[in-house]
Amino acid sequence: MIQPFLEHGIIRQAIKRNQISVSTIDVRSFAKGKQKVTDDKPYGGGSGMVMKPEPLAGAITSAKIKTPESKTILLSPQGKPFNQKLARKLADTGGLIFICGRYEGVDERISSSLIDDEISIGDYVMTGGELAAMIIIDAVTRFIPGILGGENSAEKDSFENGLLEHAHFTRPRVFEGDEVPEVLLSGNHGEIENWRLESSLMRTLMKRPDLLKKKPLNLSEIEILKKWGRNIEEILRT
Ligand code: 4FV
Repeated sequence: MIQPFLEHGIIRQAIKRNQISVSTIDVRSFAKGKQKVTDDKPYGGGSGMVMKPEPLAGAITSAKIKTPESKTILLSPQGKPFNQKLARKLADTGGLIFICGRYEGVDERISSSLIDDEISIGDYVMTGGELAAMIIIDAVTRFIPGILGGENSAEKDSFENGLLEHAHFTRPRVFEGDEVPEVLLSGNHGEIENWRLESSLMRTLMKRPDLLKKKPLNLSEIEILKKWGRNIEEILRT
């Protein structure tokens, strides 16, 4: 599952430029016996299978030997929610070892002894942790200096300033009768910046008011929200 992900776009470029390296370890190669069993029935009964601790411990230990400075992360629905802030934090580590579970999950004794962190990409259950690992690799890689190329940086991303990103437009100037906002063609960077801030605030207010409620607002943001509040009150008065 992982290989194709490494052969496209920014991830492929980052690997080619040795800005990141991604390797995979097959847990089965650490399983004993000719059957190379990596999972077994759950103690206490119940449906599904659980990943056995021994093959996992062997695989994790071999990864830690290769990159001792790495943080070991178990992907699971029980983990802390993954978000942009956590992505930035993970980008400042010396390396990451991802444990991708399958079946019902991994034996709990792995979590308590060999795992530095447990992360969830969302409150839903997948068939395996591989997709979660790829999502985190993708979001973290964007923070590595020089990855996004040119003046493009993760600084201007959604969530960076606690707001959703402003609306984006490109050619043609008119699409199906819909024109690009005039200010964006004005070349007046001050006005463009202000338009973009209002666009971010409005989109966040409409789509993710929860983000606005937990974000410390700066003066210009407060001014804009108050202006909208006054307009709404005036509308309600008439
Ligand atoms: C998951 C998540 C997730 C649980 C059982 C793999 C599955 C299976 N991982 N965020 N949500 N994992 O659903 O990270 O082993």
